[in-house]
Amino acid sequence: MSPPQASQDFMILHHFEASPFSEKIRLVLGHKRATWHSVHVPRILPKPDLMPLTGGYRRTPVLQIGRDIYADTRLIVREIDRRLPTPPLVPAAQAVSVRALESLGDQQMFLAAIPVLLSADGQRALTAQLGADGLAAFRADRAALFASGDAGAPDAQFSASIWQPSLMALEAQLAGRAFVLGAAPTLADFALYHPVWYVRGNTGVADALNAYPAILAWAERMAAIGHGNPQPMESTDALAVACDAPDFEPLMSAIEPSLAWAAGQRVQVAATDYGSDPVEGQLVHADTERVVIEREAAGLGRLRNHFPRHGFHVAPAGSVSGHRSPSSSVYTETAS
Ligand SMILES: N[C@@H](CCC(=O)N[C@@H](CS)C(=O)NCC(=O)O)C(=O)O
Repeated sequence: MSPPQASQDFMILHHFEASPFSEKIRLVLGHKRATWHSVHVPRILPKPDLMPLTGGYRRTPVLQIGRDIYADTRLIVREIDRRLPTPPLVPAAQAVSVRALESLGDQQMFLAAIPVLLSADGQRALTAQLGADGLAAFRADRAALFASGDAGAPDAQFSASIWQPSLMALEAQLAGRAFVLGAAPTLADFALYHPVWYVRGNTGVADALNAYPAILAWAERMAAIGHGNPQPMESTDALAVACDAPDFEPLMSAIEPSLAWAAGQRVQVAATDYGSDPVEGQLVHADTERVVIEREAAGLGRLRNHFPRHGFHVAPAGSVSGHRSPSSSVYTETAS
């Protein structure tokens, strides 16, 4: 094992242990042999020490570097890759495959895994882990999460249409390959692995993966990558880091001229799929991959919030509430 890669950057990951998207990032940090700071956030709302940083964005994980806050693993991964380019996560010759497989893992397999976890067998294991009240609180929280945005909570039919066919395809893809696109892991591996990790971590449903020996062997290789060098940090210390940071991180460029917005415009940015609470601020940067807003955070001064363009909607401030009425969902129905 070589020593941790030196980094000038003070990366703080706000995450919780059982979060699949956090596991995606923890492993990317491990792959980069990064030293990073680890702040545990609550699994369900409220998140009183996170919200001042994110301006209302509630999803997990979040990356913080000083007074710059990065939402969504699609952007977090690219930010880590930009700062720690070796080994590369998106080899140029595989860029299209990586991008497509990232969406399969993050947008389809993750959502398809949820009804698997909430099946009768999965719920038994979750009850043993969280207690009946803990599970009820978790389900109510996630029902509210999926009440905004256009994805809706995934149901058993959606899950059946995605989960097994994707596992079968992944099993075939891994035949004779150590990783999804060849001998070395790429972002495709991290994005496809975290939903598998989620299901594998639930003793009620993990056995169903025994039908996929190549996936299990790959999962062992993925787990062996590890999490790099995490340094535990208190959430209040992360707030102090934001407050004390002398300046923002340098922006890569000005607003890309073909886009519809102007620097200084007040906008709100919200996820389109779920957890669509809008974050409001002044636009300071936008390009084809990311949008950055600046806002005043009570007690912390001015912060910058970075979002990926993919999966987020930018609109003039005050125009979108982000919410729709909760409806019946996999979180509110009884497992059969
Ligand atoms: N597209 C987001 C999805 C993140 C996501 O769905 N995370 C889950 C946890 S794994 C979440 O936010 N759950 C609600 C919460 O943590 O408040 C990303 O890539 O970061």
